[in-house]
Amino acid sequence: MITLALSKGRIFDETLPLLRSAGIEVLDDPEKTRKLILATNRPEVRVVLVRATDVPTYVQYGGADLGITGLDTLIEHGNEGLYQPLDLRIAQCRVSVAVREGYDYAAAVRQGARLRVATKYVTIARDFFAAKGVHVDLIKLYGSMELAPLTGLADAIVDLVSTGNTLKANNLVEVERIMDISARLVVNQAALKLKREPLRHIVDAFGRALETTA
Ligand code: PRT
Ligand code: MG
Repeated sequence: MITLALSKGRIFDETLPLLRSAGIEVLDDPEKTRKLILATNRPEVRVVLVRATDVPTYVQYGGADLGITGLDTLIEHGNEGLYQPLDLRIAQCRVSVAVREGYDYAAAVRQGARLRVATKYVTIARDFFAAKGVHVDLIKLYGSMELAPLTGLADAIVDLVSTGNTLKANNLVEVERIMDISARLVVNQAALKLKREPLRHIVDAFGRALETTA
């Protein structure tokens, strides 16, 4: 049995065409079923639905043989035990620094003030500001980062931005772009040896599908 870990929402939706090109059809709609294990048209392949941030954990410890996860989540989790064969170029966005409209970020950085930064992405934020030589106090949040500068919890946030509409709706402005993000295929390193043929088949099919859309 091959187990693929996916999260509901954009990752699941954007993975379906890739699965289809590998000859795999998921038989249930995750938005309509309460099942967490979904069968496919291929008896030897199943999909497990997990929280986006749990995908690398499932694959690392062998709860799933492979999974699809954002680079953001992967960096925060770490690479241990994970083989990373493909950038799937789906679920694209960027990690950026944003502040309240009117906040003089450049001046705060220039003056060497200690910046308070709220984020779910503490590793990415810590590395970014350390490389710039900016002193920051990081405040870990699990969601609704946009609220932090509006309530005085923080001076800045580090968050994912796609269209920029969420920032705009909350009177925030993007002041620095830290990195581009896309979803990555991750494979359990031990499974890669034990289930080499079926895993290779899926990885190669995804690779071919990406070439035709390049
Ligand atoms: O929602 P949950 O807490 O269960 O988990 P999650 O938020 O980690 O999962 P999900 O499905 O929302 O995101 C999964 C992955 O999709 C992320 O890890 C990213 O790699 C990728 N991705 C791509 C995004 C976005 N685009 C995105 N725009 N993830 C989140 N967003 C959010 C962002 O956090 C912000 O709140 O959308 C908002 C900004 O969007 P715009 O278009 O208004 O700029
Ligand atoms: Mg989300």
